[in-house]
Amino acid sequence: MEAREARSAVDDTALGREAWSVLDANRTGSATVPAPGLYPHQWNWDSTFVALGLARSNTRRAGAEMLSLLSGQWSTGMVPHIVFHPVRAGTYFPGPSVWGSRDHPAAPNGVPTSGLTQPPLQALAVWWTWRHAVDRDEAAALVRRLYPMLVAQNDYLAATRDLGGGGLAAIVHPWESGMDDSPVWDAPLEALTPDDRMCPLEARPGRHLDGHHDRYVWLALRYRDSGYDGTYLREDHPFAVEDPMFNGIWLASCHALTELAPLAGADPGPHRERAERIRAGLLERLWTGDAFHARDLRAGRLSPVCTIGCFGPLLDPGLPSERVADLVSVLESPRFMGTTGYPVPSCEIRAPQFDRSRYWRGPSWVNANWLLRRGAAVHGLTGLERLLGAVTMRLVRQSGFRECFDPFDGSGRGSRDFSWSAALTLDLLADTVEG
Ligand code: 9WN
Repeated sequence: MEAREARSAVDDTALGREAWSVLDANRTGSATVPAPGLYPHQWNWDSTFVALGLARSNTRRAGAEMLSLLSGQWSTGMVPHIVFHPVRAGTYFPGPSVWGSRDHPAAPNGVPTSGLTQPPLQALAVWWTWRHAVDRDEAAALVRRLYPMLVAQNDYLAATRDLGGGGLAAIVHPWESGMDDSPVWDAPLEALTPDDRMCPLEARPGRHLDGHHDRYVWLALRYRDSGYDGTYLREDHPFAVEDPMFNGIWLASCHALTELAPLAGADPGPHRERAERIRAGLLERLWTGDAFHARDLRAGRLSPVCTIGCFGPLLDPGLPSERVADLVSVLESPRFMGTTGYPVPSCEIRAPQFDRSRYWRGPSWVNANWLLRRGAAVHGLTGLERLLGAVTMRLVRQSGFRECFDPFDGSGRGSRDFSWSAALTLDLLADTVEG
């Protein structure tokens, strides 16, 4: 363990080998768990980042990762944020008995899942797998198999989650953002008035603000008790936020679907139209003048805090060039990349809520850096793309495949041997090789 922490300069081949050994160790059957100790089940966006990282070297395994995740898809089209590993069911709270998916008619038979979702990154990962596949026939077969599930997921978001009516999908729980402890959720969480059904989570050092543990669980239970009902979400659920990262990822997946549709013999038109609607929603509803800020639908307010989530719409190749320039200038400024030696901090460092060691409130993350780098790439910002790749490689070379990193000194935080950090390193290494 200490050797991993003290690593200074590992050559690319050794680093790649280490990444593979982490992914092999974290694999259970056809799915890769984020970190067996802390997160012993299949998580939605973690698994999808693993597929993205494996895409260039192992089409079959990337596909198996997605198939395993989508085995948990509900008949509503919702792709759950956790697909539980049956043997380890008792080791994570809230587990299957709390979510109660077994008793829900829309949940898959025999595959216990949570009742929430996470950022809809899957179509992007499937497209990435197809684009980089060595065996195109195998990848095309995978696309044909997965395409209807991806369409169902997108239709679910459009039909059930457009709670604001402006073309964006709302998240109904901080866990759905993947950036659970982001300060963006502080105000909507503090506005809740939980009743006596509050259910405290076991405290984990460096994790959530204490008061919010209870609220996370309480919110999940309220939604469960509604029967995971769409009308309840629209009319009663007290947490509903339009998050620019969630929607930026959704938009990127809609673009991916326009590319995948012809391979599945389908019309790309509806995906193009949906992408345009999401872009219009982002520009009309979340743009503040320098970045995209989350909209709290219950309070009718934009969040004042600027976090890495604010840059999610960079993933849209159709984002107007002035908005791209505005975003890049904030990203490169002292508020984010300009003053931290190990960017990108997950919250702007001048914000009172910034905390260099609390999850999603300051630390740098490999997955967020990868998304921003992808955003730079789709806009042809080669310098920024290279820089984001280099700073991310420096983090893992120095501190190993940690869950996240201190943005000032690069030291590791959270779990060791974390799957998405290892998998996305493989993707970055492949770019180094390809030049
Ligand atoms: C709740 C698994 C997940 C990640 C999230 C991260 C954390 C879970 C938790 O771990 O969330 O989903 O227990 O806090 O914030 O991004 O998907 O790695």
